[in-house]
Amino acid sequence: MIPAAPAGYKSGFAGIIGRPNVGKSTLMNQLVGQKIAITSPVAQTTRNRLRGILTTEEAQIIFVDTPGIHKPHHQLGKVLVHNAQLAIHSVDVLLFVVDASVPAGGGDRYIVDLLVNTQTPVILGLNKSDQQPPESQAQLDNTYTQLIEAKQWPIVKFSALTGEGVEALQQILIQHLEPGPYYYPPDLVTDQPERFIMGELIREQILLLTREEIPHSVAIAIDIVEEAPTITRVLATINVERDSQKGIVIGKGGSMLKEIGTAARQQIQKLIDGKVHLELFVKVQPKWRQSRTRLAELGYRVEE
Ligand SMILES: Nc1nc2c(ncn2[C@@H]2O[C@H](COP(=O)(O)OP(=O)(O)OP(=O)(O)O)[C@@H](O)[C@H]2O)c(=O)[nH]1
Ligand SMILES: [Mg+2]
Repeated sequence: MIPAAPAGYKSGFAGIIGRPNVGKSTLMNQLVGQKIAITSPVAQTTRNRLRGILTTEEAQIIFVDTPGIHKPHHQLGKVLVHNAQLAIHSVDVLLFVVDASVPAGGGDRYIVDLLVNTQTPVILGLNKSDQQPPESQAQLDNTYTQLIEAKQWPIVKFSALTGEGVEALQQILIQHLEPGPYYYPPDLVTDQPERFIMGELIREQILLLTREEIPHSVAIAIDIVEEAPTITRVLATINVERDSQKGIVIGKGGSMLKEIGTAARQQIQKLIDGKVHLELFVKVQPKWRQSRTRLAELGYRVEE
């Protein structure tokens, strides 16, 4: 049961969009105060539209984290970008996040062009303020002001990593919302089931621990979650595309798989706040990124 919101309460959906790696997921975690989205230095970390819910005394904001928008090179990329673009038209306000520690580039320009015809209000978010060298701050910021030119988008600067400026961002977002109900129970922070986040936490460790072509070729399936009184047993399959990748993920004498498993288990324990026994299997699924059926089986569906 969702309780009725107090009189004058505001609520709505805020889409977080931007090119890959600018810090969209880090920002969503910071806003909701909990790690629900995985983050990594590898571009195209986020693959699903993921909702994060922030409930305060005056408003409930549902953040929609999206995959980074880029020029797709395979079927998976196409599905990701399609789903990210859907967010543009289905939210009340858009937060267009950029990496202000580097000058604006073609990837940002591409997104500004996508937003030309949208009726949804847009806020430009200059992220990674902590990483701007003090002497070139103004210069860097300028490249973004020029990028959006005559558009009257409010500009907010913050660091998703340290949290600096995020409170001010939250206030501006609330100003853009209309009066409305609780869409989710006030104590919920995400719309995703625990199983999904477990798979993501395993994928995050693979992104962080393996290199080269592995990160993009991997998909996780959670096969079994068995809750016993003192421990939760989780069985998961790591799908890769080639035998050579299977070899890398397993590592010498199983060392890499062990490292992935240990780190992921610690993250999953934090998530469920209890002891976890994690068993990982590695399976070769040739060309899963090219096949619509395989993509759907692994949870990457074209949304409508
Ligand atoms: N210094 C600094 N690093 C940040 C900040 N925000 C994010 N990062 C780092 O930038 C990298 C990418 O962050 P993500 O949150 O995964 O970026 P994303 O936009 O969700 O990326 P995709 O899901 O691939 O589109 C990670 O290594 C983060 O730790 C910030 O404010 N300051
Ligand atoms: Mg992300």
